[in-house]
Amino acid sequence: MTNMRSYDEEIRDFNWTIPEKELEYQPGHDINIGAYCSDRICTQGKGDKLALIWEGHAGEVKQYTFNDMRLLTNTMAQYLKNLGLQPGERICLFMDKIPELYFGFLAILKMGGISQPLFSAFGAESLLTRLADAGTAAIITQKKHVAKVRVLLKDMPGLRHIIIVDDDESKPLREREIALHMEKEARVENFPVFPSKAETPSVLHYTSGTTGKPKGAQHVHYSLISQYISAKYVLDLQDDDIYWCTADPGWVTGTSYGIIGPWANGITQCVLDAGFKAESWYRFIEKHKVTVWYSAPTAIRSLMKEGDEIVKKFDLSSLRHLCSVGEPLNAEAVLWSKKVFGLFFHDTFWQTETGSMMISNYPTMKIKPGSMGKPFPGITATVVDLKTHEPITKAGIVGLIAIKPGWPSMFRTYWNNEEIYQSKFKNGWYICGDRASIDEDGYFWFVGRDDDVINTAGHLVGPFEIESALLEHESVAESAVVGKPDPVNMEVVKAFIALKPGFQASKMLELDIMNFIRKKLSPLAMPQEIEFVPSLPKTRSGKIMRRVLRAQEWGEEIGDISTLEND
Ligand code: 6R9
Repeated sequence: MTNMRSYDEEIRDFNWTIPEKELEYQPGHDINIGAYCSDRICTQGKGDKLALIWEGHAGEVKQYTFNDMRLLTNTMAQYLKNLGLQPGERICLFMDKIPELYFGFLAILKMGGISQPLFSAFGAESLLTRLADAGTAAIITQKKHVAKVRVLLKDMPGLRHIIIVDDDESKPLREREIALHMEKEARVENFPVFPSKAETPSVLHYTSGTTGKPKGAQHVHYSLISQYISAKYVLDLQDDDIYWCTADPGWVTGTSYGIIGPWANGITQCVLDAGFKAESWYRFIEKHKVTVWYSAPTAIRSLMKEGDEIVKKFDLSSLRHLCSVGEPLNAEAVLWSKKVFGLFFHDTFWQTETGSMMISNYPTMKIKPGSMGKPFPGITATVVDLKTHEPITKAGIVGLIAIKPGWPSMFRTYWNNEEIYQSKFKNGWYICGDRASIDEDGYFWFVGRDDDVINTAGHLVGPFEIESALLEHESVAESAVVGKPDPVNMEVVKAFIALKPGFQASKMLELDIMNFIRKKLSPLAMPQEIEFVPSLPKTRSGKIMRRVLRAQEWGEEIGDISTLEND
């Protein structure tokens, strides 16, 4: 039995009071995600049930029940409060996928703070941009990442605490640093959870755009309603499931469906804190008897590349439901998964801004491989005309994916950037910035992004951020960054660079620039290819025409180049 009845029945009967009632939430009363994911599950009598099965890269395993979670999040929340951190302040989580990341996330919410998770792979500059914008008050991190925090202290006078969760006292702590040893902290049995209301800010997730700096999509505690019910319906999470979301909480998938959705449903999750390797992934599924698996197309394509034989070496018979998000899921990948796992991967489409799944393939619905599926119950989604933003009523015509505002997990603003937030709404619709068409059966088919943002291995990287960082390299006069097709990662970053006088293009220089970006921003932002060019194509007003370079990489028509400047 699936949690969801037939799609048509759910669409007919659904309204948001259904999940509100299931969660015993009464409008106007308190709603705190931290408490819902830990305390409430214990109150329901599931305190002894496993909440988290964690495995590190050396294969070591740690397990925590919901009661452990309740106590650990209480303890950490009290600790943060004792430091003087206030409700509404931004507290950043800058860690690998260690258990403290998960407790920390919920603890911040319990004490009323705003959780700001960031990828631990970020370099100092990527980190600074996001902390400075958020005006972050504290950062929770690990010893191995603290060097990246130290270099930005002078630019972050408001960052009061650097909390290190694994300090071994081998070296003295520096300015603003403090060691938190969870195992030594007395467990706090009762913590006065912050009485957050529906619209109280909860999570700040940074996401990249085409221009300007990354923007912080700000969410509220009421997002729980969407995250809870979509995890229940789309991931079909049931009481005896062992669920594995492969995403890092630095990405919205890792929080909405790697923390909030499953735990609000009282489900056991497992986490693998190790990089991708087909064998280790299959072994992990076998060892922990994973039943529901939420992953991303890049990972699936990487598994496909490793072939079918390796799959047979493992007993993966525990698997019963598979979902995917982040990029277009090719029909080949869907069919391949059916062949090797006996199950289709179910594609889901959503964004940092939407906070929860918007368009999905449901366990009870016929899959059309290559399609993103249909809108979630309670979500009104369509495609609108590229110029007029009027809904397109004819099947098969490409337009912009648009969603009627008002669903519970919609972002409430971009931090410090209400203007850009407002610009995302046109003609009464939230415009996602993606192009798609809808077929005669109501299935959505992804076409591409409507901007220059690069989707590499499911991570959005903004060309502007990389171009700005490139300019800081001594040799770079000008640069343009575009996505280049890649069989596994869908796109990888390619940089076109015009050098300053006195610099010569060479393999050495290329590697030096790549490394420079890897350290400054992140491994994902690092160009996989650099092409040195005498100059870049520009519009008459001086804007770099990335579109021309992109078309060249993808073998597409260049389109209108009437504004192209003549060299
Ligand atoms: C959850 C998440 C959002 C962008 C989105 C689109 C792309 C996500 C997709 C997909 C095709 C899917 N995207 N899911 N493209 N098919 N099923 O990914 O959030 O990091 O903000 O990215 O990712 O371009 O607009 P986020």
